[in-house]
Amino acid sequence: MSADTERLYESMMQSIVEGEPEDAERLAREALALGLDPLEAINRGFVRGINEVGARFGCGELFLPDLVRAGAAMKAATQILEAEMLKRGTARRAAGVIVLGTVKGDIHEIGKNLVGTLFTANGFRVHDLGVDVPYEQFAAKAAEFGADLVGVSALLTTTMVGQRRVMEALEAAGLRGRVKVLVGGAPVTREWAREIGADGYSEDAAGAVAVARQLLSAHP
Ligand code: B1M
Repeated sequence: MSADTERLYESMMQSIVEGEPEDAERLAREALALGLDPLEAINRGFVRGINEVGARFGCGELFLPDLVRAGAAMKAATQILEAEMLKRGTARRAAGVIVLGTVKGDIHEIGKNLVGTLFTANGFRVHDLGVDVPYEQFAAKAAEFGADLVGVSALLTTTMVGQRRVMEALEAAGLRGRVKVLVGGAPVTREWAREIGADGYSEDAAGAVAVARQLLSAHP
């Protein structure tokens, strides 16, 4: 990586730590103008910033308004880079139908949006239900859209238990036989996924696509 690219990634990180949406947006455009890979810019620049903010919030060094500003800056940058990812993901045969959302009680959307973008860019048809999605709605929408896979994101230790409730809602709706379930989000682990009987887990967005492909290729 050139020194200029390294400096750009540093500035991206800084724009999130300082909670500056305009700077973040400008830097995202700069990355595209330089021909950098959008996902790499997110991961090597902006995500480092949001992780830094998360860690400093966690130890009481930053406060909720800082978290809100950082979240807004992160969203401004990822929206620009995600639009480019979608443009690059050429239209191809639908790889599967996915219903995706952040579980009830949880309004974290940045990671879930990134997962949705990568699915779309890789040829999946994505129905994004948004954030704070009631458990039963995952099941209702999976039935309505004939989903192959339901993706449930959770960023809080208090809401990840809702992933189990989504499993139960799918079971109650008689959908578990034909719909695979993928779970993810910062506090979620492979062990947790296994414990609640989910079919797949991924720690990041690129991995989520790979796991979904695997699950759906083994799908009857
Ligand atoms: Co919140 N928050 N937050 N927050 N926030 C965390 C999660 C926290 C770890 C911060 C901390 O304390 N260090 C902490 C949770 C602690 C815990 O549960 N143990 C926390 C807290 C406490 C809270 C509030 C309770 C704060 C308060 O009000 N006192 C509150 C809760 C609100 C609610 O949801 N009910 C809250 C609010 C917010 C904001 C709204 C201000 C904002 C979100 C803005 C938005 O989304 N529009 C926010 C932010 C920004 C964060 C941190 C700093 C960053 C999250 C993020 O966007 N990461 C976060 C700390 C952290 O995670 N470092 C924190 C970047 C994103 C690309 O990564 O979301 O992890 P991530 O997604 C990844 C993977 O996890 C994975 O792929 C993604 C891309 O690689 N993945 C999946 C995600 N979903 C997946 C689904 C899959 C597969 C993979 O399959 C379906």
